[in-house]
Formats: sequence, C-alpha cells, structure tokens
Amino acid sequence: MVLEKLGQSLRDALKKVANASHIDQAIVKEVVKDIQRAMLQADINVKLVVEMTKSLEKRALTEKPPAGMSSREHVIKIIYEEIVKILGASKEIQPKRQRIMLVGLYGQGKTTTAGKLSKQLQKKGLKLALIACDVHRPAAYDQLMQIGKKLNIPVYGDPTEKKAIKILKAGLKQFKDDDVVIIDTSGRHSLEDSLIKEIKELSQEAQADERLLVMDATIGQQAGPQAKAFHEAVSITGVILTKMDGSAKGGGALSAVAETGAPICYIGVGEHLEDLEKFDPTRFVSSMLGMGDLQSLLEKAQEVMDEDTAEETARKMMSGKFSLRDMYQQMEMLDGVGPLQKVAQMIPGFAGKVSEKDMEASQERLKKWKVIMDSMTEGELDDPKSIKSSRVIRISRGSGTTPKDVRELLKQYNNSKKAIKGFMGNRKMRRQLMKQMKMDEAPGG
Ligand SMILES: Nc1nc2c(ncn2[C@@H]2O[C@H](COP(=O)(O)OP(=O)(O)OP(=O)(O)O)[C@@H](O)[C@H]2O)c(=O)[nH]1
Ligand SMILES: [Mg+2]
Repeated sequence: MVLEKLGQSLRDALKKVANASHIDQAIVKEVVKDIQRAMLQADINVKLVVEMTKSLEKRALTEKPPAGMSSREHVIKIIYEEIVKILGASKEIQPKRQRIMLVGLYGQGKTTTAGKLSKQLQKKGLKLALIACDVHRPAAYDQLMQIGKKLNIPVYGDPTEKKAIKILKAGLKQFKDDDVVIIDTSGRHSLEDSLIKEIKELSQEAQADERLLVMDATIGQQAGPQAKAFHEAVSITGVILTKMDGSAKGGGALSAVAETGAPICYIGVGEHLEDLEKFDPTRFVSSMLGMGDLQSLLEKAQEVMDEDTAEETARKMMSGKFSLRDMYQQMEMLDGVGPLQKVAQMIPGFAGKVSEKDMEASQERLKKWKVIMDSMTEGELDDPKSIKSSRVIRISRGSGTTPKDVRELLKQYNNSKKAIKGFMGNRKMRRQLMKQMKMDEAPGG
C-alpha cells in the first residue's frame, strides 16, 4: 500500500536509531539519508527536504544531549522536532466577519467540514450562512440543507442550476449581512481541468478570506500533487485534515503542507458536527511516527543494558585500563539490570566462568564483593596491586567479611585483567565482543 508510506518510512528510520548499538556519525548520516529518501518519495518539495535534512544532520552531529538523555534519545528528539518544524504552527480560523471557501476532491469531507466549521464559529457568537455550490452531485444540496437545519443556519442553493458561479453570486447577495459565509464546492474523482476551472472562477467571484483545502488523512502520496494543483488554482490559506479518527496517521499532510506552505487548521475526528479539533502539530507528529512504540523500544533497549556504561567499560578493557573500580561499576550495573547471565557474557573475566546454575550464588558473591569494595580506599580501587596482606585484613574487618573473601575478590580481579589482556591480543575475540554488545542491545536478540 502506498498510503501511509511516508509515516512508515520515517518510523523505520527512527527504529534504526533506537536499535543501533551505538550512535555515531555513520548511523546519523545513514538515518538522515533514509529520511531524505522517504520524504522525496512522498513528493515533498526537494528544497524543503534538503533544508530539513541538512539542519537535522547538523544538529544530530553537533548538539550535545541534555543531562539525563542518551545520545540515542537525543537524536530521535531532534528528528521529531525537525519534522514538527516542517508542519509549522497550526492556525485557527479567527472568529470575525469573513468568507470561507472549501475546496477538495470528491468525498474528502468538504460538506461535513462546512457544517463543523459553522458550528464552531456559531458558538463564538457569529451569524453564519452556507452556500451550496456543488452542482455535480445531485444529493449535495440536500446534504447541506440538512446540516443547516440542524444548526439553524440559512443555506442558499438551487438544485436546478448547473452553473456554480450563478449560485454563488445569488448566495452572496442574499447573505451580504451575515458575518461568516461558508461556500461548499463540488469535488471530482481526480484532478480535472473542469474542476480547476470551476473553483478558480468561484474563488475570483467570492474573494474569500480563507480558501481551505479539505483533505482526507488516508490520502497518502497523492496529497502532494493534489495540494499543489489546488494551491495553484486558488492559493490555499489553510488545510483541514479529515478522518483522523480512523487508523490513518496522516503522513500525507506533511506533503500537503510542504507543497502549499499553508498551515493545517483543524482535523476532523468523526462524522458528527462537533468532531472538529484544533490541529496540534506535536501530537500529530507523535502519532505519525508512532512515538508510543518508539518510547517502549527505547525503554527496552535501556532495560537490557546501560549502553553507555557498558561501552565505556569495554573501551577501558581494550585500552588495558581496567581498574577494580571499573569492575565495581560493572557489578553495580549487573545488580541493577537483571538478566545477569546475558550481561556477564560481555565481561571477559566472567564469560564461561559463570554457569547458568551458579547464577544465583554468583549474584550473592557479587553483593559481597560490592560490600568489600565499599571498604576500600579510592587509591586501592584504582590500583589493586597496592593491596598487601595488612590491608586485606583491614578491608575484611571494615566490610564484615573474611580475608579469604577479600583475596577471592582480588583473585577474580586479576583473572579478569589477565583474561582481558589475552583477549585484547586476540582480534577475533575483540570483534566478537563488539558483536555481542550489539546483540545484547537488541531486546530478545
Ligand atoms: N470518520 C469520519 N468521517 C468523515 C469525516 N469527515 C467527513 N466524513 C465522512 O466522509 C464522507 C464524505 O464527506 P463529505 O463531507 O460528503 O465529503 P465532500 O468532500 O463534501 O464530498 P463531495 O461533496 O462528494 O465531493 C461522509 O460520509 C462523511 O460523514 C471525519 O472527520 N471522520
Ligand atoms: Mg460535498
């Protein structure tokens, strides 16, 4: 399905960020390219896409994440903000004396929206009137009459007249004292010259303050070309996105806005006259990008492992600067993040040594070691070699353990260090560690 392809592609790009083992220049560039491709495929204006992706890349590569936010979340936040920026601010129709003309293809929701908009403006104390300029669909006049009746708003129309312009002229005359006149026009199955000619003529006659494009949210890819054609014909001042109550995420709206430069004013969220909501760009992009899914994805990634700490430890291991303090940090992390085995596999000193059935005992032992390390001085943590017999006794006393426990910990540290040394001299194993980090990063992977 072509529909919603843009939203899907953007969601995929974000997932790539969420699933990446590490956020670096390469992944940022790759994702920026993905987004660029997705937007170009959605017929979004090339200049706009280039500008947006340039700014996106620059920000993602140079801006530092605020405290408490991972680089992964930060990049996702920037992507999200840049897309919101394209949509721009929303615009509400001002409650004042004016003429509003609704245009759009067949069945997009023009007539229904004329009623919804009337109701909103009526509530603000304005005198409304409707003109039925749809001369193509026989039932169009009745449909608008019914809406008018419900709202107690006068409707002008003439089901026998075939020329929309004549209806418009007569209607405008009749409603010259009303505050807001809303003009409903006819649609077509597709963009046709006859439609363009008709709405151009109507627009010239009506001199409407607002020329609103009514568009079904499920429209997807055709949104761009369609919006462009209507914009060229009557110079669109705003977009109303209908049927947002369905499953559609309205990805096409991006194209429409990009094409016309006109803001989205409202969204239709149902068939009833009160189902019109102010457009909220932030909420809209969240739903289009599936931020809910994304959020849980990010949370899952964090659950598996505190990635930054793991990476830092791995880097220290590789540079041979693995202190007791690092081992301590690693343990703290293990304690906090659960599935011990999964994480333990990443630590060369533990890999293989910690068997599945020993797992619980190991966890106990880790707890004890942590207590022991708490009794060590900073210097001892940085340089465990400095811990001689007398210090071992002091530490064991301080931690309420035995000298044997302390020695066991030191032995474990030495083993880890040795293992790391051997491991670092082994390219194949080093690559495997990196791979493992990636694997452990992906939930269930
Ligand atoms: N669920 C839902 N249905 C809507 C919404 N807006 C319009 N519709 C329905 O979409 C159908 C077409 O709406 P109309 O208002 O007749 O569309 P139109 O653009 O005037 O159509 P033509 O006059 O035939 O070109 C109707 O069944 C409406 O009830 C909306 O926001 N949500
Ligand atoms: Mg209609």
